Amino acid sequence: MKKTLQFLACALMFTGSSYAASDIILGDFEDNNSSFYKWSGDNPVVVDNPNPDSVNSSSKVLLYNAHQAWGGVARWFNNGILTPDHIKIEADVYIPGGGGIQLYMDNSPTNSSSKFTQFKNVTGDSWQHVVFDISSLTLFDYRQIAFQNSVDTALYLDNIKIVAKVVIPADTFVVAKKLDAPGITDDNDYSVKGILTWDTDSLYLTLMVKDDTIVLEPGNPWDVDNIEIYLDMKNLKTADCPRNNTSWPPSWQSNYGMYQFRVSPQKTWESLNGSYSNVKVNYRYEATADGYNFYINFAVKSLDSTVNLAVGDSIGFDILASDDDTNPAVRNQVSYHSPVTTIYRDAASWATIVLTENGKFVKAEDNIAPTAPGNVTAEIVNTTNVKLTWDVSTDNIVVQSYVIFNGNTPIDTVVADCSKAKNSVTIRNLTDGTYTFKVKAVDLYGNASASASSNTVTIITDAVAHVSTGLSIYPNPVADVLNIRSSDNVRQITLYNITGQACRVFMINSNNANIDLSNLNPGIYFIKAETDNSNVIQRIMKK
Ligand SMILES: [Ca+2]
Ligand SMILES: [Ca+2]
Ligand SMILES: [Ca+2]
Ligand SMILES: [Ca+2]
Repeated sequence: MKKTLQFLACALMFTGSSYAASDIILGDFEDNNSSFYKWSGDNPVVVDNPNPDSVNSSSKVLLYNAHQAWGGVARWFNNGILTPDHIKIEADVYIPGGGGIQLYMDNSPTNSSSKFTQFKNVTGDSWQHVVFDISSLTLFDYRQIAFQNSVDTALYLDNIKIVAKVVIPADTFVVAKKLDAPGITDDNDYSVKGILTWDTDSLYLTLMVKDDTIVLEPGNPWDVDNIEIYLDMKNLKTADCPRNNTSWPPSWQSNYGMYQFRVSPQKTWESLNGSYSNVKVNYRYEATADGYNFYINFAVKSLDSTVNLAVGDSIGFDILASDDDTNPAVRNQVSYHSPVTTIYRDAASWATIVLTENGKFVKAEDNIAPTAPGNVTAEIVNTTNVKLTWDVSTDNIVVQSYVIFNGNTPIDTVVADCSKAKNSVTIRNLTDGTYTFKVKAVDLYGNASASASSNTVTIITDAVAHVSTGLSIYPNPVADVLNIRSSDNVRQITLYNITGQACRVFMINSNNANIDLSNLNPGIYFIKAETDNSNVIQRIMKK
């Protein structure tokens, strides 16, 4: 079989920051040239139009005589030339006596067993305009595109064209938020641009990658060159609280219209764990001079049957792109929006995009701060640690984290746990003193709430370092009388409640004491005993 190599690079080229698929002319033959080859019979030749009419009045057409039914003329494209935006193949066909014509495509490098055929009846003795619908294609890298005549007659073809749907040039977005990318030196080393367009049927995602070295193995597919695509079709973000999911796969994997997909250069489509068999995806990989492109169509209804895309709708969307240039794998990661490398555990960290006219979108920005946390409560848990709890804040999009302050000094950041009505943190290794803590809620865009203050707690640790073995405090738990027995003089006993407030002071000046606590409310208390030689603190429970 003769392979006619012809590169129609212009059909796939991106200019500036916008992109639209182009129609591709496979032959109008006016220059007397044809790149078609035969399957059988006579070589196809360019001839004068034998029957000019209103459908095709042009001068030159292609003539093919197979001398058998189902012979074919074909063209070959080493890399395939279709894109997801190509929806029709049209031709003017003239079959003296009538018959039928079949579009036949095969020889995909990514799925060599896949064929695509479509048959159309052709009325005889006049030019017929035939339209093949290829909008349902599942592959775009077919290398052979052929036309077969179902009957053993002459077949005349002209104006053969691959038709692209009208695509309003979309703005590119960049995937450039560095998460963990120590090795990315410049845009030629690694950079990712994307185009996302939509209509009521599909999301159309093009990813354009510059990468100077493609590394596919060894290693896990997420550790070598790959790109992960995250979709949250209803923009739920916190459905089933995926963000803190520690199991794999995450519980949202097959629920809620929330997805993680992965594509790898030079490879066919990967859907993680094979669990997305319901999802209809058209996919094509294309090598370029300085990297590679992916063309991906998602059928919207297969992602979530309840979603009807329309202007104004919000979708959770993000990209995590990884560059590995060395062996063993060193992963350099950039995202579209998410600030966390654990993007797969945190759907709330994905960008919110809002669909706009003409298949475009805008990334939602957020200037609205979360509400302040409520009921911030500090509770002493032992002589050095305090547990802080608060009622969770709300946000117009999502609360990302809580910043904890000791006074006005930030001391910790806690990832928001959307599964709980109260969040908490334990503050450890406090030294002696009186503390008031503050908590601020921060959203995904860095907007911080007003701070909310805790109650004040007093930490008394000094006894810990000088515990006297000669002192015992019992019984514990205590119902009424607490006994103090010491080898040296006990000057004073102080009783603290759980928040660190001193609630009773007993002057002792003796080695032994019996303290009546019968009218004390049940709960946790701290007893501080000051002797001539040391201070001792002990947690007791009042029954
Ligand atoms: Ca012509
Ligand atoms: Ca690279
Ligand atoms: Ca690479
Ligand atoms: Ca907000």
